[in-house]
Formats: sequence, C-alpha cells, structure tokens
Amino acid sequence: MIPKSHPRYESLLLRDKMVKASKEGYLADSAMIAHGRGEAFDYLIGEKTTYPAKRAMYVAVAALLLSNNPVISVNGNATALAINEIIELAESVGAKIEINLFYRTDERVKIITQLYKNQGYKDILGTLDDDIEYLNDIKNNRATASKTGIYSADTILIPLEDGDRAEILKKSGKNILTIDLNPLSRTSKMSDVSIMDNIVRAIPFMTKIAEDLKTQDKKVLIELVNEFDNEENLKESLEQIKLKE
Ligand code: PTJ
Repeated sequence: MIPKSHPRYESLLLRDKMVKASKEGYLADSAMIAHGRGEAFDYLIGEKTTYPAKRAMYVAVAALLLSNNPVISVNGNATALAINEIIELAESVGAKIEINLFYRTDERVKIITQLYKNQGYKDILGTLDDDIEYLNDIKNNRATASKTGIYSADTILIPLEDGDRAEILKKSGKNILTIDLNPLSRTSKMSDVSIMDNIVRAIPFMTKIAEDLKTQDKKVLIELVNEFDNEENLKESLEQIKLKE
C-alpha cells in the first residue's frame, strides 16, 4: 500500500498498475521501458496537462466526433493504465475499441480481450476470432487490423504507439491522433494531432471535452480541426519542457 501522503503518490500508483499488469501477463517485455520514458517526459512538464495539450485534445475530440468510423487503438500499456477511461471515451464519442499490439501474441490478445469483457465492454475488436486484414498489403504483424475497425476506420486514436505502426497507419491514409508524452517521437511528428500528455490525464479530460463539443454546431468542430497546425503545436509543446527549476 502506498501512503497517500507520499510526494510521488500518483506516479507510484501508476507503477503499481504496470507491475500488476506485468504479473497478469499482458504487457510487452519492453512495456516498463516505454513507461519509464513516459515518466521522464511527464516529470519535465511538471506532471500537468499543458495548454498546447489541451488545445490538441479539443481538436482530437472534434475529429473523433466528425468521423464516420473512429477507432481507439489499445495496447498493453494503455489497457493497464486507463481501461475504464478508454471505454468511457469510446462510448462518449461513438468510437470502436481495437486491440492493436506491437508485440502481438495470442496469449496477450486473449488476456486483454477478457479484461475489456470483464468491464462490460463486449464489442472489443482485434480479438483472436476477429476478421483480420493487412494494411497497405504489408503481410506482417505490424500491419494487422480488424476489417470493421482500424482497417476501415477514417480516424484512429493511437495512445502510446510505436513509430513503425504509426507510420503504417499514416501511410494507409487515416487521420491519426496520438497521445504521447514525447513530442519528439516519430509517432508525435507523423500524426495529424499529437497530444503531449499522460494518457491517465488526457483520456478523462477528452471525455469531458466530448460532452461539451457534442452540444456545439458541426461548423464549430470543423473550424477547430481546420485551424489546427500540429507542427506549430508540437513546437509549443516542446517549449513546455522545463530543464531548470
Ligand atoms: O502492448 P504493445 O505490444 O503494443 O507494446 C506497447 C509499447 C508501448 C511497449 C510499444 O508500443 C512501444 O514500444 O512503444 P514506444 O516506441 O516505446 O513508444 C511509446 C511512447 O509512449 C513513448 O514515446 C513514451 O514516451 C510514451 N509514453 C509512455 N508512457 C506514456 C506515454 N505517453 C502518454 N502517457 C503515458 N503514460
């Protein structure tokens, strides 16, 4: 038990979730390394949601609401840190959820499928019995996608995605939204909308934004998306990283 008074309480709580998930056998071998890199960036932005991240979140939610077939892609880390929040966001914006693993094994897919079902979410895609296609005709695990999900999606939210998969998804012509604490990552640079924030803060905040944007005129959402410049926003995100006290 971590005492609430501990100065690193929130951070330790997330580590605890990762350790538990690792013991349950559904994390990639390198999941902890990815988490540690995220922690380091989070530390440098003061573990707070920055203004450019908020701006990107509004745009990402608008894009999800405007899409015909939006999908939220989930991997081991995202599931360990924010399973319930992801389900809530998906339900709020009308997006599907697809298991999309960089290090895909049947065993990991099976466990993650069950975790979503245990939370009452029955429509999870990318499962072992799903109809799987290959994006851009690339016949390897990096390019697998559910026929009714990522394969036919127009917009995909990819939290904590590896650069290789982000590139394959981008090349297949999709609108790519990412949540990645590293504004210098290939994924962040390649995406249409990059949210430099911790998934545990970003996802619930996006659900709140969705409740607001759903009441707005479609024109407002289109304007939000059209006026956004990801490169400029990433530059501003980078400026939020503080190397001095
Ligand atoms: O479950 P799998 O097999 O799909 O594998 C998942 C990982 C995350 C291991 C895989 O996709 C991977 O290797 O990713 P990378 O290349 O390490 O990229 C993950 C990115 O997410 C890095 O840029 C991290 O800084 C960032 N990141 C880590 N933790 C968080 C985060 N971004 C937002 N919130 C976090 N909590």
